[in-house]
Amino acid sequence: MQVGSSSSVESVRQQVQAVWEDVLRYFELRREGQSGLSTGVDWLDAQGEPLPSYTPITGELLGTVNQPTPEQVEEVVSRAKEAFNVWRMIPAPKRGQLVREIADEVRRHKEQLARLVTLEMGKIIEEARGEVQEWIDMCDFAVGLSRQLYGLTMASEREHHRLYEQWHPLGVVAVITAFNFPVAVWSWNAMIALVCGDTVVWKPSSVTPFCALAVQQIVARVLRRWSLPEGVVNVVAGTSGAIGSVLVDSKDVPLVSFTGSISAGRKVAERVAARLGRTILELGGNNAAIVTPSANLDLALRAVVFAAVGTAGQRCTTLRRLILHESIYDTFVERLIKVYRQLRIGNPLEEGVHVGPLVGGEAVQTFLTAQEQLRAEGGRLLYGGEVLEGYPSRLYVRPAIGYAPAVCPITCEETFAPLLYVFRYREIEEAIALNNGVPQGLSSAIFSTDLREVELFLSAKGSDCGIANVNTGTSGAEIGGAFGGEKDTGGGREAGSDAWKAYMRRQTVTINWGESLPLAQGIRFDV
Ligand code: UN1
Repeated sequence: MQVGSSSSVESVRQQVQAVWEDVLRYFELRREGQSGLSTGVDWLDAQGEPLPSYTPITGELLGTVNQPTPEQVEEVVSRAKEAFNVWRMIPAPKRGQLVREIADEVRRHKEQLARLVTLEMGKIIEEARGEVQEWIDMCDFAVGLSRQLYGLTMASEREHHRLYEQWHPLGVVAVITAFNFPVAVWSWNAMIALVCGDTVVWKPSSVTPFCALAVQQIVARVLRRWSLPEGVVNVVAGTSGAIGSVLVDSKDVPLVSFTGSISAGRKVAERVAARLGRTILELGGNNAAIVTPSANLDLALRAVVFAAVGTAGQRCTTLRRLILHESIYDTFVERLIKVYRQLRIGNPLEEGVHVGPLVGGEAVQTFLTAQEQLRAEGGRLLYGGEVLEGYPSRLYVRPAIGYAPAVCPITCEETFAPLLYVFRYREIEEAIALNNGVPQGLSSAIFSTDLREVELFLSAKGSDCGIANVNTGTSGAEIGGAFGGEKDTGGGREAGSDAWKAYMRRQTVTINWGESLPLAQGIRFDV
C-alpha cells in the first residue's frame, strides 16, 4: 500500500470486496440478514435486531447478522441442556472422534477462514493463519485428551475399601469471547468441553460475528454426518447485553468461560457467583519483559518487536512494558526504534505487512488518550503514536514507544493498542518489582543467560504471572500449556495441561467391598 495514493486505496477496497464475496460464497453465508443463530446444522430464524459488521481494513460495512432475541437464547440453552443428556453418555474417545473430524475439516478450510479473520478483525493474514492453526492444534490436543480424562485412585485408610475419583461431564458451557481471537479462544474452550461431554453455547464478540458463523458452518459439516440431536454446538451471535445476560444468569449453565475486559469480567464473575456457578476468566493483561545485560540482544529485539506490535498490540499477551537494564537501555531503545521505522503498516491481506489496522475508532481513541495521559504523568513519547493519513480507513496507527517513570497510573492499565512503555532498572529485584507492580498478571518474560537471574524470575518471589517465559516473548503461547493469569487477569486457565478439569465435575467414590462397616478417622459408632 502506498501511503497517500488514492489509486492504491481504491485497489484495497476492490480487493476487500472480492475477498469478501469469495468468503461469503465459500462458507455459504448471506451478506444481509444472515442468521446469527444455530443449534448445530441449520440456521434458525433469528428474530432480533440486525447486527452490522465492518471491516477495519477499509472501515466499510461487510454485512449484517440477525441476532437472536433473549427468549431465543433461553430456548437454545434448554436445547443444549437436552442435548447434553445424549452427548454425555457417548464414550469420551468417541466424542474425540467428532473433534478429530472437525480437525480434518478445519485443515481443509484453513486459508479461507484465515482470510475471513483478517477481513473482519484486521489482523495480518499470517497471524490469522496462526489463529486457525491454534484451532487445529486444539483439536489434536483434545482428541488425545479424550482418552486421558484420568481420575486418581487413592489408598483408603479402611480395610476392604476402594477410594478413587472420576470425572463426569458438567453440562452446558457458555463461551463468551473477544474480538481479537475470533476463532482460537472459542476453540480452546469448545474442543475441550466437547470431549469432556459438555454442550457449548458460544456468544462471539459482536465485532466478529461472521467469523463465528463460518466456524459454525465448518462444524456443521461434521455434525451432519453424526446423528446427534441439535444443541451440542450452538452459536448465538449478537451484542453482549441481552444475549450475554441470559447465559450469565441461567441456572442451566454451570460454567461460563469469559474472555474480555477486567470490568466486564468482574460483573460476569459476580453474577455467576451469585448463583454459585463456575467461571473461567481470561481478562486483561499488562505484560512485561525484562532485558538483562547478559541477554542475547538480537534475539531479545526480535522477540520484543513481535510481542509489542503483533496483532497491532491487540493480544491479551501483547508486550506493553519493556524493562531494560540501564547498561543496555540506550542502545536497545535506539535499535528498537530503528526496527519500528522499518515496520510495514498497511493492508493486512497483503503478505509481508507487519501491522494492520486497529479494530475500530474506539481503539484508536484509547491509543491517543493513553499517550496524552502518559505525557501528563511525566512520561514522553519516543516514537510513533500518530494516526496515519492516506490509508483506506482512519484505523491505521504507527506503533508507539513511550518512556515511563517507574510509578505511573497509565502504565498500570491495559491499553489495547500498540503502545509500548520502556522503563529503566538497575537491580534485578527492582525489575521484578516493576514486572509485578500492576494489577494484571497474565504474561511475563525475561531475556537473560544468567542462571541466577532466570531462576529468581521463575521462583516464588519472581514473576507473579500465569505465564513466565525465558528468552522468548510474552505472546504466542502454545496451546499445550494452560493459558491464563493471576490477579485482575481473573485466574482462569484454558487450553492445554489439565485445564480440562474445569469443564468436568469431580466425583470422589468410596466403595466398601467388605462385610463390616469401619468408619473413617477410626470413629466407633455401635448401634
Ligand atoms: C488472547 O490475546 O486473548 O498467546 C489470546 C498468545 C495467543 C493467544 C492470545 N496464543 O498470544
